[in-house]
Amino acid sequence: MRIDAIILRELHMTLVRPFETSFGITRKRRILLAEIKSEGLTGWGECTAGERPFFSEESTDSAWAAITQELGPMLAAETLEHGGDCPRIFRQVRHNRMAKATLEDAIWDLEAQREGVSLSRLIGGVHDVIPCGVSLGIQASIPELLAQIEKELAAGYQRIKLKCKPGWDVEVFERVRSRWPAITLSCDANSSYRLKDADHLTAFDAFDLLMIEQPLWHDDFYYHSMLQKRLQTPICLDESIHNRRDALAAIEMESCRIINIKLGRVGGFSEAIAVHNAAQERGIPVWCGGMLESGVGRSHNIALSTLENFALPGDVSASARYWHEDIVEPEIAVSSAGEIAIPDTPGRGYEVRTELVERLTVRKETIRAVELVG
Ligand code: OSB
Ligand code: MG
Repeated sequence: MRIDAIILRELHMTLVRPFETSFGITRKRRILLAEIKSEGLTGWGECTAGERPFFSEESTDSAWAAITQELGPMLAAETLEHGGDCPRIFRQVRHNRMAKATLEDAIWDLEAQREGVSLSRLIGGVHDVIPCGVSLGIQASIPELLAQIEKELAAGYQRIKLKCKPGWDVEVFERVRSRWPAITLSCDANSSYRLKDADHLTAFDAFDLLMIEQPLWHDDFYYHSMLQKRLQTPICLDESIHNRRDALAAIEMESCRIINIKLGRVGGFSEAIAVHNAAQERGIPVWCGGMLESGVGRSHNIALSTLENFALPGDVSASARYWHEDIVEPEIAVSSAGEIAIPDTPGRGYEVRTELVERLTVRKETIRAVELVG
C-alpha cells in the first residue's frame, strides 16, 4: 500500500469522572490520533501515552516528537503490504513503543479495510463477543467506591478491578467482600509496593482476588517471582511486559501467572499477537488492559481481545464510562450480560466522527516522506 498522507492530531477530551491511580489523578486526556490515508482508504491509530511519563517513560509530547520527527517520515517513505511490516520499518528507533503502536495499529486498520475483513478476522480472532470488566480508580471514600461498584455490577460488568496502594487496600477489600462475597474481583497496584511489604501483601490472599496486578517495581521480574512464591493470589504483570521476550522471561521465572496485554505498551499489534501466542503456548491466560482511550484505541482493544487466549474479562468497557461524547459511531456499548459484540464490517468496525474530531483538535501536523540522513 502506498502511504498518501499521515496526519497526526492532538485532541483534548474531558473524562466523565476523574481517574485516580497510585501515580496521580487524570481529569483531561490529551489524545493523539494518527490518520493514515492510502489509496482512497483511511486507517486510524491512537497513542496510549499518558499526559505525564508516569505509567511508562512515554508522554503525549514525547510521542508527538517521536512520530513527527522519526517514525512518521520513516513510514511515509515506504510502500508496505502489512501492519506486520511496521516493526522492521521502525527497527532503528529504540523504545517509543506507544508512538510506534499509534502508526502500526492504523496500518493494520488499513490492511483489514483493503482485504474487506474485520480487524478481528485479520488478526485471527475467534471470539464473537468479549467479556468486559471495569477498572475503578481510587476514590475519596469507601462509600463512594461501593456506590460505583453497585452501578457497574447493575450494568452487567463481569469483573471489578480496584486500583490500590498502601493505605487503600485491605480495608477496602474487606468492605467490598463483606457486601459482595462472590463477585469476580481483582486489584491493580501500579507498582506501589516493595518486597518489604510482602507480609502485608499476603493479607490480600484472604479476599479471593482473581489477581494482583503489578504490585512491585515497573521494570522487575525477579522480585515479583520472589513475591509470587509467597502469595496464593496470582500476580499479573502489566508495566513490566514490553515484548515477547519479557513475557517468556516472566513466565520462565514464575514472576506472574497472568499477563495484561496493552497494544501501546508492547508497540502495536505485531508484538501484542506475539505476546499472546507465547503466553498461550505456556498455558498463561491473558486479558486486554486499557489506557483511558477514546473509541479509536478502544476499537483496536476490542479486536485484539478476540484472540483465543484472551480468557479473562478485559478493562475494555463502554464509551459512556469515559466520555460524554465519544469520537466513534456507534459508541462502544456493553450488553447487560457484560459483553461487547464484535463488529464484522471491514476494519475496526466503528466509524470516526471526523467533524467532532476536528472540533476537539488543538494541534495537527501532516507528515511527509523525507530523505533520511545521518
Ligand atoms: O494500569 O491498567 C492500568 C489507566 C491508565 C494507566 C494505567 C492503567 C489504567 C487503568 C484504566 O487501569 C483502564 C481503562 O479503563 O482504560
Ligand atoms: Mg495496570
